[in-house]
Amino acid sequence: LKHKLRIQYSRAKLGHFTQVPPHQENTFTNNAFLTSYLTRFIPQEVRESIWSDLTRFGQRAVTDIYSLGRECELNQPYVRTFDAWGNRRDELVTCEAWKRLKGISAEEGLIALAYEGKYGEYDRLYQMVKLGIFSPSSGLYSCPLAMTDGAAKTGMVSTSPYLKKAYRHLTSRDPAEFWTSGQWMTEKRGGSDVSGGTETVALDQHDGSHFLYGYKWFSSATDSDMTLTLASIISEDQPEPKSLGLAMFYLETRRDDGQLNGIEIVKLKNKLGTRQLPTAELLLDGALAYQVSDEGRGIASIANMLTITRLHNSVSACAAMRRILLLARDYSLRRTAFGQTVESHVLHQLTASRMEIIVRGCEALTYHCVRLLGREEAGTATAQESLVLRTLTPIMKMFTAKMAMKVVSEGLECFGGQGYIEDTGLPVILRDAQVLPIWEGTSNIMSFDFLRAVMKTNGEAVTALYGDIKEKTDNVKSSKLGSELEKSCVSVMNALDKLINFLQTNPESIQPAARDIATSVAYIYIGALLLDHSAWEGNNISIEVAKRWCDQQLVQLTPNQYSFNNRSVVMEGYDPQETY
Ligand code: UCC
Ligand code: FAD
Repeated sequence: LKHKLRIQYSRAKLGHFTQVPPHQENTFTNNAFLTSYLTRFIPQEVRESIWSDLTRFGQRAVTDIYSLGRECELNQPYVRTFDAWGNRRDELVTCEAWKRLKGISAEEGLIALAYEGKYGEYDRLYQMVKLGIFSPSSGLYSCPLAMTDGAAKTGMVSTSPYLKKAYRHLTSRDPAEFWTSGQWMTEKRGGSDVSGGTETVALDQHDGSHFLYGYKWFSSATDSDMTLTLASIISEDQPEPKSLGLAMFYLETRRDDGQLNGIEIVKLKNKLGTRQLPTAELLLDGALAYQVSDEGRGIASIANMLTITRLHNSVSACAAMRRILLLARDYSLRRTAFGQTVESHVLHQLTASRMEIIVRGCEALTYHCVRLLGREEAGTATAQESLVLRTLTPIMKMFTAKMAMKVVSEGLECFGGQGYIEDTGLPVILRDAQVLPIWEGTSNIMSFDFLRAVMKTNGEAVTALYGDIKEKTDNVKSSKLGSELEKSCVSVMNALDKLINFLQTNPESIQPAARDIATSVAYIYIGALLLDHSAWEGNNISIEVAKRWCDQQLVQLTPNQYSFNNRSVVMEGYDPQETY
């Protein structure tokens, strides 16, 4: 018997059990909330035309595109600075999959769709839904596409012949013609305070062109064909930058002979995540560029780009959350613990349902903003809708990015230890999500951008937002589900009144409270959106989702903290030896 047992247990049963991995299902058709949302907001004739494309693409995103994206993670870009003979080359080497993703982006119309005018105000929604399908599989190719879209929008509204030419390339469906764009704003002194941090100068050539000299500290999509960037103008007569401020410039990254246009790739950044993406430090050493905004209007002009890229950020945040949820949901059916599948444990069900509700809230906010942008671009938006879009954009960017960190982290935990293992392809989702609150403006900067939009309109934006939320909750109250949802509608309106009362009575606290204010607006507005959607959809699940959202603390203000010397809490016990 002893001998038999030794044989039976030899090699510790290495080969008998293997865990079935999570299956990647069609990202589009498996998203119940988004498909319901689109059914509601896109007219049937448009839906009939686009649905099969989205369904096909949803499948592609978990098959060939996923493989290409994974290859980008495994074969990261690098720079060959010198050749064997000591000649400076600055050759950026990207893998074949990265290049193929550029072609696919053109063929699938991932930028073009928004500009072709085929479906009017629904063009933007169609494009962003497709980008959301692409994003979590794209090996971060979604990043250059965001900046490309921002540049295309800037080109669309500009009269500059340079930007008009670029626009044709940026919106092309032909891979041979398609261009991507960078957005070089950040310098060493600061990426938040761009006006205060930009040292790049543009030497006037007096022939309509300038040579740029400066150091761009973070430049993603270093392989882009063109970029929009900022600099102060100087000339022989005016060798120091004038106080007028920055102008926006257009430059093509390569000359006609294929050489870099006065640009040196000093190094690629060694990053926590987004490693698929070539983010570089660039020295501009006489880069030929063309001025495409008035002097002093650089920030205001590049802001056209920011609205679009911040939307992309939120679409990607939602897509990352949705991806991990779909995977976790599938895995919970395949994994057993304590004699039951994970999905059948009631505590797991509650944990996962909380994640689902956050994702629905973020999707509701993001695709609402996308819809408003589509209406604005098609000329069908009301003045109130445009104001709401301007004020919600930074809130959406801030909130969805923060929620992505929370949900993706929880999502990894749903896989237990496997969520921490690189070969599963799961940890990259968390590493890549961590950039979402940082780039395109940090959370504090987004909170101030909300305040900027409010101040700039002398409170008109607040009136628009108030009217919008009130209209939504009033409609819900007078709907068939009015009595069922009444309490939640009251919670939303009470929260809104409390927030507005705080803004009116505590002007001195608005700076330190900016983040809490922005977060409160997100909770309140999403509450109104989910109620509005549940009144339309009318099923138990959407009602539960909306009610639970509104049951939370919607106002996130902490008034007793705003006047305290918070610096003293942070600095206690710290005695720096150096003077800064
Ligand atoms: O991070 C980057 C690329 C990452 C890769 C892309 C990924 C996309 C997602 C992909 C997903 C996978 S590019 C770098 C991004 N950098 C930023 O976002 C900068 C963050 N800092 C800010 O946003 C600051 O708030 C600044 C730079 C705008 C503050 O500058 P100023 O000079 O202090 O701003 P002012 O003076 O308040 O505003 C100047 C003008 C004003 O217009 P006028 O003069 O007409 O009143 C503002 O109203 O700019 C206008 N403006 C805006 N307009 C400022 N912000 C906005 C805005 N958001 N929308 C419209
Ligand atoms: P800082 O401005 O130094 O901020 C440091 C901290 O101070 C932050 O927490 C910020 O919120 C806080 N802070 C600043 N001002 C205030 C204030 N007034 N009140 C309260 N808090 C404040 N940039 C580009 O231009 N092009 C790119 O392609 C690009 N790609 C990037 C890729 C990656 C992977 C990363 C990580 C960054 C990239 N960036 C790019 C730069 C990015 O946009 C900036 O890092 C970001 O905007 C923050 O700027 P900063 O790093 O200078 O931080």
